[in-house]
Amino acid sequence: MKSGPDDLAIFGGTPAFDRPRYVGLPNIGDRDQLFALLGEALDRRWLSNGGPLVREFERQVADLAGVRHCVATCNATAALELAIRAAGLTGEVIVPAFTFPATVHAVRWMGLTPVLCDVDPDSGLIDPASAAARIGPRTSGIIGVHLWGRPCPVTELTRVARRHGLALLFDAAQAFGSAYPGRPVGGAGLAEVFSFHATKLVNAFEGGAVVTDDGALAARVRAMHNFGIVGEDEVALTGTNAKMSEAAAAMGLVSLRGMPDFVARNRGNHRRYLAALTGVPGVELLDPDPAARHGQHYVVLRVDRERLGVHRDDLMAVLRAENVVARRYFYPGCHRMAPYRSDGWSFPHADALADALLTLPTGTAVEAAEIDRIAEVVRVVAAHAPVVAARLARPAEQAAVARRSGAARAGHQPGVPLPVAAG
Ligand code: T4K
Repeated sequence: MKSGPDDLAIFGGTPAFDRPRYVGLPNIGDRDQLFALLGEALDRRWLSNGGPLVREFERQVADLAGVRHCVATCNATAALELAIRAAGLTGEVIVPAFTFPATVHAVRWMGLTPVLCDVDPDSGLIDPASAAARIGPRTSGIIGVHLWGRPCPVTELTRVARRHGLALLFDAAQAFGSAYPGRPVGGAGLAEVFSFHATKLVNAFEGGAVVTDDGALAARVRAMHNFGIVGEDEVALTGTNAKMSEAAAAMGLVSLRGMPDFVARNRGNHRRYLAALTGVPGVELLDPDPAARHGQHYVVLRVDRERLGVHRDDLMAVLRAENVVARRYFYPGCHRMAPYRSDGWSFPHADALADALLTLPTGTAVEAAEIDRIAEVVRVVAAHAPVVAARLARPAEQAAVARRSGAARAGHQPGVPLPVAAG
């Protein structure tokens, strides 16, 4: 039990956890089912190229998304690229600045120009007015992003796209299993793209999918994801190799079966965080609605530095010393990342969110008692904010440099696991 600053690991106390508790710890479904499906695939000696497990995974994903067509892929980034190409986008494509870089990369990787826009200051979702303001003569499409599983403003974006004759796609990488009012996420725009990466609600180790009601678009995506092949000895389109393997589909199928349990666990975790953090000044869950129409797969804290008395980065440093590897998704915003920096960009809402949000661990690997321990650390920081801030104080300039460079105070580089703290 921690009660004062000296109990915090960053000041020499014993870490709350003896091994890292990551954001994105994968949900693992029934192992016996997985090994059985893998065994069947091995027995069949059919391991890729549209095997029966991939076909079944596509059928189930299409059903759950309420769409006619699903093409499973090796990941969502490739699926975005395929959707962009199959939709015939050209010139400029509008994408929100505040998203995982894959959304913007996919546009650039296809040889097009991503034009960034700002997001809503409260939800972090693409702002249709900001998107509309970026439309120019070369704009061919808009990609909305359903961040943290929460559907972005589809109706308004559809109106904007129709008025200007633009194609509309959705990056639903984080939103498989989410719903718009009255229907599942999947059928909006020309196509939507899901991710089944290990860190997602439903995972296929790595995986993605393009879903759509447009049969012709689906046929193009299907051909393109398999070298443009449409029949033996017949290549109809320029293609790539973005196929899902049978092993990935086996994991995906098992994960789909586990999904109701995963969602229930996430909802329980979310309620636990909410109860434990309610009343802590300057800290609030971004999406406190326990009845939200999504899988609650992301616990995102908004840290108000003035009210908490401690900057988000310092709170993250404190948590990381406790072995809670909180993440600053989506710091610093795509407009501040090296490939997209440009003097013209100014996105105050994306900047404010990138400076204030902190994502905490959830999922089936996280127990209620662990959430209580994480919340306890946050409460100690809040209760002793002036002392914590003073003991962590560093010259303002050094802090600014650290933030600009993206270096977390604890020295963590994205993709590099943190060393386990001694304790
Ligand atoms: N669009 C959006 C809006 C997205 O969020 C994403 C992906 C995409 C498009 C592209 O989808 P994919 O092409 O990946 O299908 C991670 C994921 O790799 C990425 O899929 C995800 N979004 C993003 C939000 O998170 P990083 O750069 O944060 O990865 P990394 O290596 O830092 O690991 C993430 C966390 O998960 C860490 O806390 C460690 C933990 N982890 C990870 C893996 C792989 C585990 O505990 N176990 C694991 O097996 O991108």
